[in-house]
Amino acid sequence: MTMARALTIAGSAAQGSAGIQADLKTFQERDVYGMAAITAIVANNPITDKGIFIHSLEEIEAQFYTAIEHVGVDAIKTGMLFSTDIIELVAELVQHAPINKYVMDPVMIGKMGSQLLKDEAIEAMKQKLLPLATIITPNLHEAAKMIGKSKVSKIQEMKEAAKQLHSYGPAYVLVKGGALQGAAVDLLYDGQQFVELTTARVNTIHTSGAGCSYSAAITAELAKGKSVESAVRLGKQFVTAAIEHALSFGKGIGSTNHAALRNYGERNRSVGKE
Ligand code: PXL
Repeated sequence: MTMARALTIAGSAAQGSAGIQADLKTFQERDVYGMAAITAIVANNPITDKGIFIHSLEEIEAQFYTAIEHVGVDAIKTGMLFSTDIIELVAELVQHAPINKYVMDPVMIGKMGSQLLKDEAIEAMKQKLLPLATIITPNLHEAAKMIGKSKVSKIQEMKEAAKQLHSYGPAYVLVKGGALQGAAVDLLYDGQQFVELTTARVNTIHTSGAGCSYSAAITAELAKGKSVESAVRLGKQFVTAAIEHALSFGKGIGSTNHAALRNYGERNRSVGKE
């Protein structure tokens, strides 16, 4: 037997909701064989502040080649990359990997406030990674940071941000408007057309891992051969269910529920409508 394969290059989120943990749970839920090259260990949040530990370039590269030489890969996703050095290494690795599906999630700040990318590394992210990406998946804050604006908060501003980000070279830009007032509107742009994906806003604070899981689901669907637009629609459906059935473990911000779509199906019928 064989299976579609996806590799995530990202940080370990020790509490289990985001980062590598979210990616691998999501890959499994989408029937994709998951592999991971860990860039850092994130063990800081408002409840337990133990710090962030960055892996060496050698450690990251060793994991990458172990995965792609031993198993092979159909799609790659990147999440927390932290520094210019790591971004430059990852750009080299992605460029030389035998794939043409690369999902770049420009992770900057965790839901619990951790700084997961140095400010000075944003430029390298734009220059080195955006041109390689099949799709980038910034939220409103990340989109604003990458285009040097103080904020992106309206649909029109999302469209302008998508256009500008597209000019850096990714084939598709998905600007995620989950932080907008009212509905959760995401905009997919391919350089020509906008597709608007809208779901009702879910009222919960337990959304740690939502961004990671959304882009991991997109990666998994691309690995299986879906088109970018269907991968995004399926990703949105997956993450919406995960947020609707979010998990609270009693302290602080809880986790998106990666098993939600499997266990409870799709509740929000507006998913996928334009
Ligand atoms: O949700 C963003 C995120 C990404 N990657 C890692 C994280 C977090 C948030 O906590 O820890 C490793």
